Amino acid sequence: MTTLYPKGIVLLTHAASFQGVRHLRRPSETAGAEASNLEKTVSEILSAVRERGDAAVTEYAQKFDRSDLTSFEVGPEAREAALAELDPQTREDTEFAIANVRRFAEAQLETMLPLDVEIRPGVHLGHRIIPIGRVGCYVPGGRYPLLSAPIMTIVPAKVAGVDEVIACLPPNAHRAMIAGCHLSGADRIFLIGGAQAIAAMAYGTETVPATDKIVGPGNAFVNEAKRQVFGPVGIDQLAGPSEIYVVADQTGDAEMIATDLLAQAEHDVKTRVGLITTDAKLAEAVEAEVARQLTELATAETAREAWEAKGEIAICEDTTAMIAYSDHIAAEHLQVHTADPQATARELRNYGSLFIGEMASVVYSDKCCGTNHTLPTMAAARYTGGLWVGSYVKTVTHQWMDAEGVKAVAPPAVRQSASEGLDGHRRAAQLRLDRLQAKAG
Ligand code: HSO
Ligand code: ZN
Repeated sequence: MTTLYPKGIVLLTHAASFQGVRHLRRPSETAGAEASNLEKTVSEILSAVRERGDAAVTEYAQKFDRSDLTSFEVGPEAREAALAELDPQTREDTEFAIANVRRFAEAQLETMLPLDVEIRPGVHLGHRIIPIGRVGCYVPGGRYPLLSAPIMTIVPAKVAGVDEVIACLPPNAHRAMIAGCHLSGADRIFLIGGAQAIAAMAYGTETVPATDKIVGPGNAFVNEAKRQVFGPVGIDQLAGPSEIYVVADQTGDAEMIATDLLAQAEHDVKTRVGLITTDAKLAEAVEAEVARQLTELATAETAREAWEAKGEIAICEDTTAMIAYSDHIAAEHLQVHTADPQATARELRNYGSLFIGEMASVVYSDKCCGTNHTLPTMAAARYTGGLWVGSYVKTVTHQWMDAEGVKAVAPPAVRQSASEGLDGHRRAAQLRLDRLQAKAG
């Protein structure tokens, strides 16, 4: 049985009962008229940039960003100027974050190994890990300049061995963001924002080269543009508002949990935050603590709206229900505050990134500990992880065969092709057998 309490408290009495509240809390995408307007506007921007290149980009920059830039590229001097403006501590902190993200990406890349295996005599199969040629990283402007944003998309691309990494950021983005793109190793930086940036990186313009894959989060226009250009160009994922959930038992620290929930709630009124706990007392304490902290948080206006609209506290009968509900939510960030967090972690399946134990706050990954903060939202963690060095390479297969291998695979291929009516296939499969026979005879 599921009881829905006021103030968003859900009582889950057994593992399956959360099915009853599914519709309440699954994230909703933009729908109806709003969605179709967005689709239309973005499709117009994409066509204009595709057809008219830089001229269209300039017009949209004037219209949306009130920018009169006609040359978008940030050249060597402007890069140096942005760097010179960065105060020494910010530069040191940025370099600290870059070093950690790089080290982790390098270690992850080492796990991606080429493969060659003889799966039966004479049939050799394998794969190679090949970097993508050119990648476009979108760096959002946003309400707050997230200094770590360029690091998360650009650094792993460089580690992967991408030939050319392009960064696009809105013309009015904080100057420190340009320095961030530069320090992260972007080969070319362009001051182009929104859907027009995605169009430029997808189709190419006179100044922006077309890329093979576009990554990075952005606003609704950017997201919609990425969705529409997908196919001829690769995309990483469609990023929704940030999410944080905490799974906690009676050992949870209410102040710490409330602080971490509000740390993400301040991003946007659409941020989804929640506590999933086996302890009703902790649930109450966290709710009280959130209310208390909202009176002192400088960004309380946004955080309160997010908490009131999307905040959730789920009280579960037992650990099994807690884990099942957490897997159902599939949160972007999931913190584990239980007596044995490593054991709880082993039980969990769906999350973008897992923060095991109360010392590992989401905010460390947001900024600088080295894991990537570009993560799946809107329950996409059911089927994917976040951006990582593997997002910038392709695992592509190859094969070779000797006579013994051909003698094994050709006859079934001939028969299959014949029964499908694919005579060309049949002939190609048969030809190698004929040649081998001719050689032998
Ligand atoms: N939580 C955001 C990333 C971020 N927050 C960076 C602050 N700085 C998305 O995962
Ligand atoms: Zn954050």
